[in-house]
Amino acid sequence: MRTTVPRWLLATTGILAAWVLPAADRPTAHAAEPAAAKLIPVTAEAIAGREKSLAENAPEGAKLLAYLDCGSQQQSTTGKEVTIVCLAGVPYRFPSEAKDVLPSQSTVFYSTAEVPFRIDGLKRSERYVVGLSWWDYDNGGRTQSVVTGSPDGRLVRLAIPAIGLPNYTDAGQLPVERRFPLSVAFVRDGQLRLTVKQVTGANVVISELWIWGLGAGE
Ligand SMILES: [Ca+2]
Repeated sequence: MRTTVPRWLLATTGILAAWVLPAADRPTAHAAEPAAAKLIPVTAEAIAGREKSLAENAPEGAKLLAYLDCGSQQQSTTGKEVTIVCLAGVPYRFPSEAKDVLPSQSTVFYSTAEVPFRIDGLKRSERYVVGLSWWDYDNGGRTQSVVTGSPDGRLVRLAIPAIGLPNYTDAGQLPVERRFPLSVAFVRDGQLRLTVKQVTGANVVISELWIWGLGAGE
């Protein structure tokens, strides 16, 4: 006899396992580590290739400072000046057979309400542009927003207003990139919080996150 487990139950179990199990044995000093144990493998060559592409497609005069392949990297390895760390999120790979989709866009961090990141090494005298990619592969009705703010999360600014993600399953849409100027007003000790937030849909997902530096501000 074959037993079929409902899809919603699988999803629920996955979320519980990701949030409950690692918490039992994780060192309190390393709150970001639970997801690290489940990261989807990626090669250094693949990361370097994507970084090269983003560097070549940067806004005029901009330099790629940090790139994070969500789902496969907990912390960026691009350079030491600016770094991105995912603070909480469950790695997952959409089973994509779609053409023209980068492997880094099929892998995501997801969560039930938000996926927060910490950015380190920012200077209030510099200008930056944030880029990200995301995809509602299985048409989970995902609408998301992005806020940036102080490391303690008390001061926030809306960076990307609520917007529906492209869905592949029913509309054949591919992942999209978004970019926006990063406000440094709430940077404290070089740190800023960036959070992808769920507005509607199954959960919140993000495929990639990166930062270009534009040099000194006005
Ligand atoms: Ca990814």
